[in-house]
Amino acid sequence: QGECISIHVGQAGVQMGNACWELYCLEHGIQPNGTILSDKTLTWGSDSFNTFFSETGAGKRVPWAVFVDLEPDVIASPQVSGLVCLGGKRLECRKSPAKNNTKEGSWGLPVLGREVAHLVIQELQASKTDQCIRLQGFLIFHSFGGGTGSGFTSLLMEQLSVDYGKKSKLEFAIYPAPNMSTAVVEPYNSVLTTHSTLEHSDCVFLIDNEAICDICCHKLDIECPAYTNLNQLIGQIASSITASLRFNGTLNVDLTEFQANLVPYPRVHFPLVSYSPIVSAEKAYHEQLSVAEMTSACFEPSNQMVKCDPRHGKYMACCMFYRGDVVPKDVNAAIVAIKAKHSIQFVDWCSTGFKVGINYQPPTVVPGDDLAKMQRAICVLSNTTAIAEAWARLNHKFDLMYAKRAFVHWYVGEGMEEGEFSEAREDLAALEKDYEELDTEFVDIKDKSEEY
Ligand SMILES: Nc1nc2c(ncn2[C@@H]2O[C@H](COP(=O)(O)OP(=O)(O)OP(=O)(O)O)[C@@H](O)[C@H]2O)c(=O)[nH]1
Ligand SMILES: [Mg+2]
Repeated sequence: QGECISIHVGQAGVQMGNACWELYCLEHGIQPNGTILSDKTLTWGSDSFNTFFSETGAGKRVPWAVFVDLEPDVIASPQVSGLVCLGGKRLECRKSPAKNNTKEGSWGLPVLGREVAHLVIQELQASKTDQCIRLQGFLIFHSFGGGTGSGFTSLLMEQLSVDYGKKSKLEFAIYPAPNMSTAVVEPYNSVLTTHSTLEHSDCVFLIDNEAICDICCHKLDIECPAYTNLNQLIGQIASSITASLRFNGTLNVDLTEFQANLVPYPRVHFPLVSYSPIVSAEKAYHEQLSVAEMTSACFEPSNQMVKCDPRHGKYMACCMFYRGDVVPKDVNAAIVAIKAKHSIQFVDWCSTGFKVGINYQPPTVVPGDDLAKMQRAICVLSNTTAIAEAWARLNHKFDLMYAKRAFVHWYVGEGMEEGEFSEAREDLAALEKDYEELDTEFVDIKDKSEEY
């Protein structure tokens, strides 16, 4: 399998990156100095971590990762010092002097320019992609709402398409939550970045901060979840999704194969992510979930990373990533039970739907994490039309502000044209429409068949 390079953009991207890489390192027995624990080498001969870590001459492992942010503080936080040792490359990007006086930081406007995108690509080429034997693709972590997370990611995605053509680009994107939002303009940034990355991105895993915040409150009993709490959960999800790339398993799905299943139409590439079990360390003793129980939990809205109701939508695909102590017989039984219990409706042209992967390597937790260490876990990615609810909510918020042209002058002041706003918004209306058509398709076909 080929290498996957992770690019962590902006505060959310970088902080998610910290959580992910700390976990990946534990899973592969890679110590902060980059060496591998010897017992891991013996017991886990099945690792294929070269997809995520390069090997230096001295036998040390270095993440295939780049961290980009305006604020060096975020990158230099003590939390990540371990990674600095590992050699994960961190780029510190300074604002251009002309922009130093404006308040763009606090407004969350997109300010990092194209020069920086070139710089990142240069850096990628110099230290990363040139060494890759068979580059498989990129994983881009960022927020929709942040200026850097939205604006810079858009530029970077465009540039990656230019320089790396058809290599896969998958995103982990934070969808803004009203209660956690740091800037009023987040709906603008989200719509603008979704529009400008839509044709460059192959697949986007949306993570709604409100949804994971609720999960932390209700399932993990965290009264007032902080970003570190949210990011732990995101780390587990990223780990589950990428486990098949980092470990050899019975069913190894590489990025392209996986995409092929999930994305029937290029634009409809936002699978709903759900995860189970989500149990706090204190409760774990009582609650080791069976394969059937945890599979069923993934079809409950309370285990979803985006707030929407799949019972009101249609599925186009459903990929189930199991890890740990799981046998195919139990998986098959669990799927039969799901079909019987939950109303899961597939679009007409896709009736079989469930694709299963099992990785025998059990989940790991970072010591001190909220989540319990479990013997097994499941992450489900389903391409369902229900996720259009999230777009509708976002578009509505955009409209409320844009009707009054609120804050638009700040963007214009940064060199953006007002036309980009309406263009982006129209594209998102079209995206909603794409989902709507998939949703009603079944009815159309049924109507036709009744004619015969
Ligand atoms: N889940 C999660 N969300 C975060 C984190 N940090 C920020 N966010 C969310 O991301 C959005 C703000 O974007 P940031 O990533 O902080 O902004 P940025 O990309 O650094 O861009 P600037 O505006 O230039 O600072 C808000 O919706 C925050 O709630 C994090 O560590 N984890
Ligand atoms: Mg920031």
